[in-house]
Amino acid sequence: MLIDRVEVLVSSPGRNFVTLRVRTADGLTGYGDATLNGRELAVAAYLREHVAPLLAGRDAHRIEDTWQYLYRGAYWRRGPVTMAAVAAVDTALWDLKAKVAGLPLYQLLGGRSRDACLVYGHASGATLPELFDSIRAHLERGYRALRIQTGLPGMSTVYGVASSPAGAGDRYDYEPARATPLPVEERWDTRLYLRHLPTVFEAVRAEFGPELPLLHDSHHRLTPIQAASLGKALEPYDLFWLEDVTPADNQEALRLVRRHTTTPLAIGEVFNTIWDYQTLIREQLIDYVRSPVTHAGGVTALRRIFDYAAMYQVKSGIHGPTDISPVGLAAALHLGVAIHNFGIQEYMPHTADTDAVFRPSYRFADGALAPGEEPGIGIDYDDAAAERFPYQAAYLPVNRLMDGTVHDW
Ligand code: GCO
Ligand code: MG
Repeated sequence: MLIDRVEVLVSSPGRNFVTLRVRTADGLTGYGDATLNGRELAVAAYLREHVAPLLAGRDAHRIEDTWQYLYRGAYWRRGPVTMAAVAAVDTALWDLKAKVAGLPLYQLLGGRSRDACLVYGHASGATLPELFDSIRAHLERGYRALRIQTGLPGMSTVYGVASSPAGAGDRYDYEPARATPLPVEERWDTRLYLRHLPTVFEAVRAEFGPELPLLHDSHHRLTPIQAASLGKALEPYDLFWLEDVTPADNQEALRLVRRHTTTPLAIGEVFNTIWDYQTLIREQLIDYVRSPVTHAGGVTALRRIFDYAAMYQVKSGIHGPTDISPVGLAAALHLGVAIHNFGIQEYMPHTADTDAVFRPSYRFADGALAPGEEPGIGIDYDDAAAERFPYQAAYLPVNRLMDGTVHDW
């Protein structure tokens, strides 16, 4: 099965996506997601200029060899651009192999361990009444686990709060990347957040009871001791997880957090290799691995991270915002139904325009997503639809503390 053509497809049906299409000499196509929000064209150029020329004529069946060839062969290792490019090739080759086998990808990964992947949806509101409306709207749509984000009193914008949360139908319209000439600048008050958040969870538990799994994302904004204190303050509300409490570039920082709280911790959406998890997993400093297929080197590499995590009873919690394309989400679902240590899958539905371009075959029902049953990962890219949505430069916001100091976004 020789690779004949490699195409880098850039389209913006509601937001920018970079997709790799690998064609074989006998006319089969495989897809991979290479979207890196706010830095999309860096990956597109890496693929076009440095990877595509290496692939023509290679045997598409040699997935592991191709992964090592691109990873070790570049000499310069790791990093989000490189690993998103490697991921796209790897995913496209798995898609092709499954198509040749005539099987949905999860069958090649060991078959089903479960019927579908339980997902968490995104409930948010600037105020408590808005948040409650959003929670109710999600429960009516069948969600069985919810991430909770709210505004802070007196602050106009806060990370993770949708502009019209309850009325959004199937669509969650929180979209941080904006097509402005410079990144939008937001403000952040850590002490206000630390005081306010426990009162939100207290109110949500009082209204919706003890059963519903609740999650929260601190988006890298706290120091280790602030993170420890938040984890402790949230213990009475029994969170499913607290995410990205502190930047984990220094993995050892999590030791301090862990010493102080039993609130489960999820980390890793900005990581890109297994090495970023080495200390976190070996010392059992986290409970959930957040990497997506798209940014962690593909199905091959993420499977390896999950197998390593399984030895320490750490589970999957794959990143699934709308900046992971339907290709990345489809691949995640095949992995999610196959692995033993599945935890939960993040789900933020794509727009109708996005789905019209990618035509994914996964289905949402009863709070869970199931991968499609046709051969491959279940993506049928529509070139004509994609052409209607040209690339538009967009930036993620930049965050500043109240005194103007640049802070983690
Ligand atoms: C999440 C994430 C996202 C990121 C986004 C940045 O948990 O879903 O934190 O919302 O902010 O992926 O591009
Ligand atoms: Mg997050």
